[in-house]
Amino acid sequence: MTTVSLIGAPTDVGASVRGAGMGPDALRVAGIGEALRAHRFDVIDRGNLAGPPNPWRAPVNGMRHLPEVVAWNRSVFEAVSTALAMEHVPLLMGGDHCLAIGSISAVARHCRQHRRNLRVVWLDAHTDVNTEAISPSGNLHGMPVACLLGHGPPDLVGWSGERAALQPGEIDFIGIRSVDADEKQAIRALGLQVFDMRHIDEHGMRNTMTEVLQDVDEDTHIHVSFDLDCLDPLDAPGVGTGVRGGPTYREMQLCMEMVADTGRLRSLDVVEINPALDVRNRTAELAVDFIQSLFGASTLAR
Ligand code: 4U7
Ligand code: MN
Ligand code: MN
Ligand code: MN
Repeated sequence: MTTVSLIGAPTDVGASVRGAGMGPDALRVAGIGEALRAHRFDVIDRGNLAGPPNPWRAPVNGMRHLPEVVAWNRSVFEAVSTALAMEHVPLLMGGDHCLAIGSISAVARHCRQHRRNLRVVWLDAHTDVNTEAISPSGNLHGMPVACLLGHGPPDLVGWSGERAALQPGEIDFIGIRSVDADEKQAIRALGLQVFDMRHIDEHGMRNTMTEVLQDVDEDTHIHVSFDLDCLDPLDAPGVGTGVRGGPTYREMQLCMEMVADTGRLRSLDVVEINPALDVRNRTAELAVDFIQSLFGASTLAR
């Protein structure tokens, strides 16, 4: 039986809207553990990691709260590494999206050690590929992908053992509809594969996911990094940086189901839920819905 390790990282140090630190408990209250157990997974809730409080300071050298972001990501890196070493599926409950630096660095190191091919599926309204030199905000939750590709402050780069935890061809973005001006150039320079909302409008979610998953084989480790602002804010109001025009509920379900069908999901981030902005925990409940599908719940054959 597969064991899922729930890891809570209650912080919003990477964001400039407060509240994402309450995400882990919102997911627990929405029944994340029970939902996975109902689908025959062993679930171990590791509780919440500890880390520094949000100092609420202005950016320094283009980055807000760098020492605190480093500290939180170190804890995440250790916890995710421990879960992977036990052959568990780590499910990181954020917290803001800066935590993907620690999480995906641990996953990348694990994949290299075990000679698995890594595919990261980045579900987000944003590409999060800013660097401290081009970020309009200085918020590190807008920079994790750049750091993972080897572009960022030395303190947040190289944790996987290589300068770049990820190669551009190992990550696909889905649901994108907000990219900053200089970020667009970075995407082009890096040659990243971005399936933006225009692409989903024109080709549909089915063709999009077929393309994303085409080269997945039995040695592939799929990591999903699920930023809840990928969804339309009308469905998921509890996010700090919502952008209208996201995929529909059914489109997102299909995305999750097609990942589930590969049978290769091995790790997951669920980030950016902001209970302070939510309506009766709707966004956390929606996240639990989608996570169930991602783990294969809506496939009749199982
Ligand atoms: B999230 C932004 F300027 N691009 O860098 C930035 F629009 O993890 C938003 O995807 C980043 O929610 C959003 O601050 C980060 C902004
Ligand atoms: Mn994000
Ligand atoms: Mn986002
Ligand atoms: Mn956000």
